[in-house]
Amino acid sequence: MNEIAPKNVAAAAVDLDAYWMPFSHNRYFKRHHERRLLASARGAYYTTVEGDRLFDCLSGLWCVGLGHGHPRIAASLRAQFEKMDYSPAFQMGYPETFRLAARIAGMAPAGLDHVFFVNSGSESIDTALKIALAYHRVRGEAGRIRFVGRERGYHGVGFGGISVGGMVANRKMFPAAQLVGVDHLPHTHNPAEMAFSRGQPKWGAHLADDLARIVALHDASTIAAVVVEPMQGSAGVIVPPVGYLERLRELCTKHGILLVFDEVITGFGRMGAAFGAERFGVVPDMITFAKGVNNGAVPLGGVIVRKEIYDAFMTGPEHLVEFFHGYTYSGHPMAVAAAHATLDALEEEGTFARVRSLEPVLEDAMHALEGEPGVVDIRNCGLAAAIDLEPIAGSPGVRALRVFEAALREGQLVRFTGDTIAVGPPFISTEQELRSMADAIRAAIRATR
Ligand code: PXG
Ligand code: PLP
Repeated sequence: MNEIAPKNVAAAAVDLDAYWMPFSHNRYFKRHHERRLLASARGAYYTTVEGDRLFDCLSGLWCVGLGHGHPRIAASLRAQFEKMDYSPAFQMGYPETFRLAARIAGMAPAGLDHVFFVNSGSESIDTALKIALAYHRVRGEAGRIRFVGRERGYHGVGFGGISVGGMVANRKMFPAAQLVGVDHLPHTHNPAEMAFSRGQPKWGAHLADDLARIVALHDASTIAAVVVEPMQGSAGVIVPPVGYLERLRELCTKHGILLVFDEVITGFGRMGAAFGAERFGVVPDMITFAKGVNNGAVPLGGVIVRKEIYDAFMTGPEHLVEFFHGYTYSGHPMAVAAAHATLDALEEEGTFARVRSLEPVLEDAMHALEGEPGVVDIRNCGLAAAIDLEPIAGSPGVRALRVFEAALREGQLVRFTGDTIAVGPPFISTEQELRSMADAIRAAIRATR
């Protein structure tokens, strides 16, 4: 039936009006949705409602590393739904959720060995902030109420996440609704010092010393935690300078401040390792995760914490709740089933090693775009890369939008934000697919010069 339907029939049949799309230009989309309504997906490709195939350059929104419709995940979800669709998470338990917590703890750096489950990256950050405040309080350091985030950081859209986050557009509407007592470290992207760096820039470790200034200003006894993405994803793949995360770790340890790595993008393979912490060789006190933990199949996130943090809560009468926090869908059986299947697949398919072997291919392919019209920077790390484009004078964001649209015509679904094009291709990509992706982006850039 679909085969004989005229092109665009599916799109034409859908009233786009009622849906208020998240983080989207609703009015523009609803007028210009050609090749932007997705009908189905398999492996590294989407099919649009018009029947065009698009290479999934960002693995969905950084979450579908193993590709779409993975047979192992599909089978696991079917079986789980038949066995048990939902189970209450409060005062009751499902063994598979406990087993998943142990598996995830086993993948995390030594010492981080307890897992709290949530349903998104945003919830994972808000949960980590609450754990930090409550941890200090139960230890008798209730004065540690401040947080330190970073400019251009993205920690989701909860009130906690936008408070420690550093995206002005996400913050400016809500000045009175943000946490009080948040400072921001400077971001580490300085094109004059590091444009077209491959992997970690050499310059910039000293920017971590701004934490010492913040400590001197407020006193360490008022600061609960520092929250950073090991690699800033949403801001456009801003890679930590050599020595930077190490310096943050030293300062946090010295001053009794918890270091939280937001690994919502960097966790579960994107960096060619289980976590960015492993890739960069720096161990935080908490790791937040989501997205790739179950290949984006069912919403799931979580916070991994050090034993000392968990243990600090385990005091008082045993029959009392230790931490008044949790979600209806914390550790949802369907999400848990998808996660087990994902972790099985990551292991069996040798995915982290594959990502490490693809990293130089992506790096070469993307950096080959240096010198194309309007390309002012290219960055990469793991299986992630971004290109900054010179904005059109007076019309910021239009350049990248045009490149995005031209790339769609080339059969590539890239991510654009501001005047940055980002890619985080599926781990199952072939070397040829990565090269074709970069070639198509080159064609799109030339077509829109
Ligand atoms: N922390 C980090 C580091 C993230 O990247 C979140 C928290 C929030 O997760 P949820 O599940 O609440 O969306 C994120 C999400 C992009 C893009 O294009 C990035 C995200 C989401 C959507 C698009 O870079 N990151
Ligand atoms: N309106 C919105 C916002 C939709 O998402 C859809 C379909 O998904 C429709 C209308 C049309 O619904 P249907 O095609 O099932 O009649």
